[in-house]
Amino acid sequence: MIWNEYHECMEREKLASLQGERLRDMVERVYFNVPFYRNKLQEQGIEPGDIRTIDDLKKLPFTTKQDLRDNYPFGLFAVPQDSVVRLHASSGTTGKSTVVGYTHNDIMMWAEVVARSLTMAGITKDDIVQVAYGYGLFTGGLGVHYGAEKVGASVIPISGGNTKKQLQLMEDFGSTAIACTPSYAAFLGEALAEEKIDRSKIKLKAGVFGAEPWTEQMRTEIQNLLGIKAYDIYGLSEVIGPGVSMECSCQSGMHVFEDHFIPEIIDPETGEVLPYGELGELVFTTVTKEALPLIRYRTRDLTRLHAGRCDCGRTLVRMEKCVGRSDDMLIIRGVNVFPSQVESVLLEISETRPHYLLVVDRENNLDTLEVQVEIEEQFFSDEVKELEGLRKRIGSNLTSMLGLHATVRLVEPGTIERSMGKAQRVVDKRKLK
Ligand code: DLL
Repeated sequence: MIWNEYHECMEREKLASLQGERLRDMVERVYFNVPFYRNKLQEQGIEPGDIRTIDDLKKLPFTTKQDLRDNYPFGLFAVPQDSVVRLHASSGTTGKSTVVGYTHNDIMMWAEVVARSLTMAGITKDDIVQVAYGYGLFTGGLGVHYGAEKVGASVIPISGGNTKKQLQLMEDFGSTAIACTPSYAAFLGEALAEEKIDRSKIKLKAGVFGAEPWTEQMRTEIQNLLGIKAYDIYGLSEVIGPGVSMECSCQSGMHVFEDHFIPEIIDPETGEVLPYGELGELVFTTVTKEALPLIRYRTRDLTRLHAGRCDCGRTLVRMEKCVGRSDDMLIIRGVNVFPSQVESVLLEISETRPHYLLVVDRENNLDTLEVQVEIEEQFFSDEVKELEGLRKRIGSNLTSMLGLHATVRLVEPGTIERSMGKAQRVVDKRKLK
């Protein structure tokens, strides 16, 4: 099923002309309503009339998270306060949070893109959707909520955490779909096994997971634990929240809703636009958003875009699973390491559980990496020799993936702190020194 066939399966030429029209209109709006953008465009000698088609996009300057911080809280809003009906914020690891605003039309557009996303996961008005993303300043809970209501599903706004209650309602209400972070889904799956709930009473068939990077190996773990099909949903508060892109049932990349958000991949060093298929930083221009339109916003997420009609019939470009964020990349003894690379190695091994932590430190001026991973209870009763063998096997797989030696620590189930939202996979002690 396709929620909005007209926009999701548009001829590329027609789409480009729609994007051009919307871009032109958006540039004019920000030029006259956002002093920050007017100054920025004037500095580059650009006037609204210079932007006529989608090919003119590359003439426009980038916007960064720092620009949002410098204009905290509402400095980049393009509408008066009385048109803003909702505020969300995402807290960064450093400094002030990033504040985003929505008009009534923005909320409607957001519900539309989430409705398209949920439809891709096969969710219809007959479904019961358990929304276990956090409700609050985080966009996950309310974002998915409005989309699920638009689809006509019955929504359970349970929010994140309270795992026992999640399982109880899943059983009693007969939830058929769940939306939460992949790390929380893995935790729920384990809790389900531990609670010894009658699996025949669990009706779940689909999961809509995002808000953090996760690998194909993690997908397999979650699908097995929960007995569902797991879908990847992507988004960020600055662009709208969840629903910027989503996987269809072909699961060959996430379709970007390009009639609202225009994606580009750039070389993060030079800012040069890269062709489809190349790995780089994802950049979005929001062409329909009213309260906080953003021109060429640098997400810091690293991925690739692919063109071409999908087997599902959609013509929208697809983005690959994110490798991670450029700011999540660790540099350990000069080697670039993404937590997602470590995840893919760990979860290839059947004895491990989907809970791990990277501890980076510095000893005698040399960086060290320790990888802690939980293993199934039964292996702890095995002989020391076998455990040692497992530890070595993980260690050598990590070395060949990363090109770097890592110390592996096998820990008992339940040792690594669980997250109800975005998982914290790294402790970098070098920063504390
Ligand atoms: O995480 C919005 C969201 C909520 C998306 C629920 C999906 C589901 P922020 O808190 O602003 O917004 O964080 C955005 O999270 O730039 C990515 O680095 C990361 N991210 C989001 N979805 C994915 C995903 C929400 N599917 C940041 N895969 C983004 C990998 C993701 N990373």
